[in-house]
Amino acid sequence: MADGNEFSFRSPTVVDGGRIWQLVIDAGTLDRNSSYAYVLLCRDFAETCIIAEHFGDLAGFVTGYRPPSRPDTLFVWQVGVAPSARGKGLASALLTKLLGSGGCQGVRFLETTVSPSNEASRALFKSLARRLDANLEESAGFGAELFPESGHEAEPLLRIGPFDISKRRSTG
Ligand code: 9YT
Repeated sequence: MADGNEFSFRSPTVVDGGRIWQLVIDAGTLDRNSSYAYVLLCRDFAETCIIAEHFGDLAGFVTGYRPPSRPDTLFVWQVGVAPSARGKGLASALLTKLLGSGGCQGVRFLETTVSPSNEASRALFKSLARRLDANLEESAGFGAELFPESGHEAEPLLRIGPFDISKRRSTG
């Protein structure tokens, strides 16, 4: 399996917010949040977000945060990979690096929501759970009725854990 070696990884800064926003538009599969939302994430949640670059171009990102009421949990908001960087294991490498980073110290669960039609993202989290040797549970999450715009699918919740990332840091 590819391991993302051709990419360089780092936490984002505010100037990366607009680049992430552009990648989301180019990727075409994710919810298009405002550029302002990405700038905020890159300022206030930089430690639980990560980007990958390929010779300076943004190749992929993960945005996430630790919900204040559940700090042992990393909520993964979006995972995006540029069309030109697909098929190289980059999404998986981004998640592994993020979980192994200082911002995720003490994290034992990962939560995310993935729409039923997003097979690639579901497969990504299934394989992550396998690698972490952890359970993956699916629950109702957010029903489609919560999203006023037409055509927004339901967002079932995937919860992986518990896991102990400190035992796996060297594999990242
Ligand atoms: C893991 C991931 O990228 N989920 C997508 C959640 C949501 N539909 C969005 O923000 O695109």
